[in-house]
Amino acid sequence: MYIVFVYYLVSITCYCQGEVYKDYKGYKYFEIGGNQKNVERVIKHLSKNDESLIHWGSVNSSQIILAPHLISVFKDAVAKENLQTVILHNDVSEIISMEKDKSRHNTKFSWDNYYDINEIYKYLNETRTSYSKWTELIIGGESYEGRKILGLRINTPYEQGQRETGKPVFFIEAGIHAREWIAPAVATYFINQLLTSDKPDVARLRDQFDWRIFPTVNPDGYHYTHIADRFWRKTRSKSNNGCRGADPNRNWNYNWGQHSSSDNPCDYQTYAGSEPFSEVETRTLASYISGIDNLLFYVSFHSFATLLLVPYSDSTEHVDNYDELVSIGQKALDYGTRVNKERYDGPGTAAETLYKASGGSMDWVRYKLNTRLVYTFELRGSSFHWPASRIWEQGEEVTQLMLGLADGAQELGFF
Ligand code: 0X9
Ligand code: ZN
Repeated sequence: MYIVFVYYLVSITCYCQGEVYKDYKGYKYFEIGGNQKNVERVIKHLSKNDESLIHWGSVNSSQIILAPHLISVFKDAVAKENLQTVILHNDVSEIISMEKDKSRHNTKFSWDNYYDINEIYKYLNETRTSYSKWTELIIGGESYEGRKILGLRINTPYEQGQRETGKPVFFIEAGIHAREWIAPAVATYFINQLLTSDKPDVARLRDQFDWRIFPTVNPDGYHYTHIADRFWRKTRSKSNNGCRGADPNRNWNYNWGQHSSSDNPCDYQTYAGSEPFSEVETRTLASYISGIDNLLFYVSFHSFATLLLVPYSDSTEHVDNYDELVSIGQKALDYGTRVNKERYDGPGTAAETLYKASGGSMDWVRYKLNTRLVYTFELRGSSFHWPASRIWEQGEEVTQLMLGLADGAQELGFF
């Protein structure tokens, strides 16, 4: 009887490398409607810095995941603030355990499954071996726990007669937020498309650029979402008071710490770090990016607002080539509808469509390197979840989005 009980306990909870996978049993997921100022007051009233309250929102919508013990006080607070709530999921643990059940390991890498960091890096290694004439492994930096920020460069040789001045560089950064699993998944899907697609426009896209694609620029955080906490967002560095991680998309050295940034190292979501570039991941990646000549596109993948963002994220003022960015972005979104019929929102600045946020990679690249074509895609999903069996849909959509960016830029004479 005792043995059966112990077996049962072990079978429902994954003990990986000493970590217990947090099950989020009984956590509820709500949409909150109404004035955003009132929403902020509710969040402040509950004042939680840990995973018992995970809140995010845009200028006109707000969502929250709440631990069971906070639900009655939350309900009282929203009633008092005259806010409406809709329950989107009654028990978040069901989504998480469904994802876990689906994950199969030691099988061939595919796009109907989410993989942990080692398997993604193995895929990059194997791809590099299979396409050795076109690809090379690139190291964009390193992580707190000693991992590499590994990426793949795809740079097909020029055909005879073509100019050899070097192609424009197209940089893709995915997975800066650990829990946004769809971002690394579509990054590898897109790599696979570039290398294997028999569609002439995708082959042309491959040949037009010197690609630098980094599927997981926050490898420690990403690994942690696989072994311990599905909703982890930050890096895994240790603060003086013992709390872990900083938000790597608040840690870049441009207007650091100003908006949507916390100075509390224990903040579960948006601690900006002890200083700009306190995180080894952002510091080393910034240095890698600074060394790229001919950088034309810098594109970052996040989830899950279904939105295309242009710089800056912490100001409603527009950059000098805003109109160009918007027209190229619109072409991308037009192409995206070929797959899904539905269109992303935007393009627009984060400050106007989502919320003001400082210290992000996109803003730093635009301001410090003056890279002209800089975008953030917020992919699709719900509570950072997207069914593994449907990764291919967003993979196809992203392929079209990238094609639209390239065609839009070419039409405007960027290359
Ligand atoms: O808050 C963020 O960092 C992004 N949204 S998310 O829900 N994926 O966390 C928005 C990023 C906007 N861009 C920059 N801040 N650069
Ligand atoms: Zn994100």
